[in-house]
Amino acid sequence: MKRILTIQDISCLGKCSLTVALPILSAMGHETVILPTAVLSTHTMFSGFTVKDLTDQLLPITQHWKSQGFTFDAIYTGYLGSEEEIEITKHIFKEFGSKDTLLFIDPVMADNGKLYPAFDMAYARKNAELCGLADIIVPNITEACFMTDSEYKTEYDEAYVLTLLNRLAKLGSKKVVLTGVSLSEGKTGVYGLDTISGETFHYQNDRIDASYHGTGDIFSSVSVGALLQGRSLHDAFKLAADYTARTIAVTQSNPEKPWYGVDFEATLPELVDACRS
Ligand code: PXL
Repeated sequence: MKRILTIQDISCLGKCSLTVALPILSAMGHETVILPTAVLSTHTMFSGFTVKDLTDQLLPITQHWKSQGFTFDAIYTGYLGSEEEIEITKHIFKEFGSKDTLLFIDPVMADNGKLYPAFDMAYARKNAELCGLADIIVPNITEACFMTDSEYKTEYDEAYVLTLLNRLAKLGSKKVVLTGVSLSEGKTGVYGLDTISGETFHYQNDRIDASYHGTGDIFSSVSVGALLQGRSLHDAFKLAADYTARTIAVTQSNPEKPWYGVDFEATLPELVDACRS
């Protein structure tokens, strides 16, 4: 069994970050170790949410693991609360990273052209530094633009996507995968670049005209889980993209769907089946 450490917040209610990463990675057959960066009452798209910062806990917790001799097959980071937490995450990469540890970074901080409420440009620059240490990064187009000082566009062509990928490659990650890339009407998907071999891959599925919170976290969790099952980059991202799209479609058909997240609980059995095949 592979052991994955995931570092992100606990939004107690809101179906995102650790409350989706933990069930998804476990359902995919991996031991999932969590390092919560903060406890929020909800994710930050609600008004009036509470936050208990856990920065001072990160090193004591990881030092304890180190003293017990634990290692990880992957470290997967998502929403980190502050620049200081990014610095500590770099330290954790040094302590636990080896040539056999997959460092997977989802630089969660922005979408639809805007930074999330807790973040500013200094945070985006720090996140770009962290991305330089990764094996794989999976920013959306907005995050890519903030990290590479590029113009954010809602309408674009393949040349724009390749420019963003090449600018992301300069940050230093071995593989860069842009998410939410739409190159034809009614489609959305991922566009990846292996910065060492120069190979690219692209996968799209049908775009559903609705935006739900937490879908990026679902996509990343499935991607990490599938890579640790030994799937190729293309197969892992295809599984993640298909599962995310399917989950959004199932959510759409629920007349009582919550506004704040998707019904991944309804589709988890399908993910487990897909992992068996
Ligand atoms: O799903 C990304 C995410 C994770 N964690 C928190 C968030 C968000 C997106 O808004 O607010 C706390």
